[in-house]
Parts: sequence; C-alpha cells; structure tokens
Amino acid sequence: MLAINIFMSVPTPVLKSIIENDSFLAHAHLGPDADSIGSTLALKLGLESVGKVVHIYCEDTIPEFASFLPHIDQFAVSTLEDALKIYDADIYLSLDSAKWGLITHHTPVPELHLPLVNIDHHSDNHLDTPLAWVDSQYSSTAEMVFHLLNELEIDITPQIATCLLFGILGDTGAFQNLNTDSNSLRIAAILKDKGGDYIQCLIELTRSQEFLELKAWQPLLENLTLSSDGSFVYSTLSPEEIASLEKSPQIGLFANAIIGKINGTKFGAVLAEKQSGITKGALRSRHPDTDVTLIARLLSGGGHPGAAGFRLLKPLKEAKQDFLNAVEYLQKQGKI
Ligand SMILES: [Mn+2]
Repeated sequence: MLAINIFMSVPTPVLKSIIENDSFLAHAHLGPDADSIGSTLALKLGLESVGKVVHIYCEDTIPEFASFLPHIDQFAVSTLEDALKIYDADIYLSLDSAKWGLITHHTPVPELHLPLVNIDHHSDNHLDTPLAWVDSQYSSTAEMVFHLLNELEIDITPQIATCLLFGILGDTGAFQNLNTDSNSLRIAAILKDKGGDYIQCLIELTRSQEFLELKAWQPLLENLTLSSDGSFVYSTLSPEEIASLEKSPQIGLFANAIIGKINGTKFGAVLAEKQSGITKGALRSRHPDTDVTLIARLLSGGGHPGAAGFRLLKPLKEAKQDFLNAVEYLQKQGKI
C-alpha cells in the first residue's frame, strides 16, 4: 500500500492476540496527553470498524484540548478496578504507559485476570508481559498504532487519521522536538492525505494558550536575565510576585514557549518558589549539543537532554545561587 520505506515491526504474538480476540479494554494514562488519548481512540475506532469491541476509560478527566476528537465521549471516567469489573474483555490493551503508576492512582494494582498487551514507545517501559511491543525508535504511540492498523489491513478513515495526527503532533511538539524523524513526518503527511484534521490538531495543541496564563508571564519576562557571557538566560518568580498575579503561571509552559528559544543562547532556566521554601526549576536547551540534564542532576533533578527539571528544598534566592554555581562548574569543565 505504501510506496515508501516505513519499517513495520509489530511482533507476531501481539498481532495474533489482537486478531484472535474480540473484546478489549484500554485506558488513556493518568494526566492524559494528546498521544495517549489519540492513539487509544484511533485503535478503538479501527478495531471497531472490523467488528471488535473496545472499551476505553481513564482515571483522570479527559482535558478540554481533546474535546474536538471524534467519539471522545467514549472515554469512561473510571478506576482500573471498576473498569475490570464492569467490562468483560478478552484482552487488556495498555498504550503509551511505561508503568502501572501511570495507569492507576491506586495501590496495590488490581489483578488483571486477562492477558496484557503492552504497546509503547518509552524506552523505560516496566510493564511485564510476553505480549509487548516496546520500541523507542517511534516518535509516539500514535505512530505505532498507524503501523498496527496497516498490518491488520484496517482502513484509516479521516476520523482515525485525526486521532493519530493528534498523537504524533502532541509527542513531537508539532515536529519541533528532537524525536521528530523522517518517519513521523512521512506518516503525518499520509494521515493528512487521508483526511486527518491537521489544522484543528495544531490549533488545539499550539494556538490555545490561556489568556490569564500569558498575563502571568509578565514578571517572568521582566525578570529574564542574560548571563554575562551571553550563553544562557534565566528567570525567577518569587512568592510575592505570585501573590500579585490573578493566576500562578505554569513554569513548564513558559519554559517551552520562551526559555530555550532565545537567539545566541545555548540554554535557559526558570525558577519559581510557589510553595514557601521549595523552589522548582525548568531547564530547556536550544540546541541538541547542550544537555541540560547535566545541570538538573547537580541539583538532584533529571529529565531529557532538551528538557529537564529540578526541585530544591530552599527559598528562591538560595536555589538561584545553586543553579548559577552548577552552571559555572559545568562551564569550567567545558561540558555546557
Ligand atoms: Mn507518547
């Protein structure tokens, strides 16, 4: 069907378990994102088009930004425990979820009593099952579901295409994250050709900032400081500044939008003391050569080379000094 080189590699046991069974139970993970929602919904719509039954649920509420997706109301709000009692399925499908802590808030995790199929693109996936397809070469679980539907010879309708595009655009940051590769770009093109609503996905994911959130960035922009050598920027937000705002800003959103995007710099940071005596920091690099996890680790944090964070049990002023000391230490070693 596809005259392009797209490597398909759904393991046979996973494929067989889907072909040979009729009913499935699947979740969107806690704090559901575009990839989790889009890939789960696309797989449901695809499998139902060939006569299978797929129940989908989430322990958290599905966020507003996904409300435009076709059949989004099919997600039940339920705990894993209740979903297992209510829905009598042959197979439990786990998508985009590296651990049980992303599937249920509750411990201990209830016994499944049905086979678990685990499809995920996180390299640190810990779900234990022989029916696993875990491969971090894929940008998103939505990209994996695209291959799965193709191998099952299921027609990708415009509705399915929209759900998959939503997942790919979500996890690649609209093709700006480093996980964007030629396959994710090619598949997105195919999904757009199949009638996927690319523009609506873009609007929901990249053009829907809350007005009050942006207004709350005012002190963060005011406090934005360029380092003396010009190689990085940082900004801060004090408890007093937060108290003067209508809304407390999400520093991750500010970091994504501003902090790793300043001309001439290598990276940036934002530090905020939202709770008295606790300072959280978000780090973003501007170029793949700069690994901000090096800074995060010195501040007992972690993350990805392009985006990392830390949490210090210190007031802002001290935390800022720790951050500047960590940067200076790494700069002297030539590491950043
Ligand atoms: Mn994902």
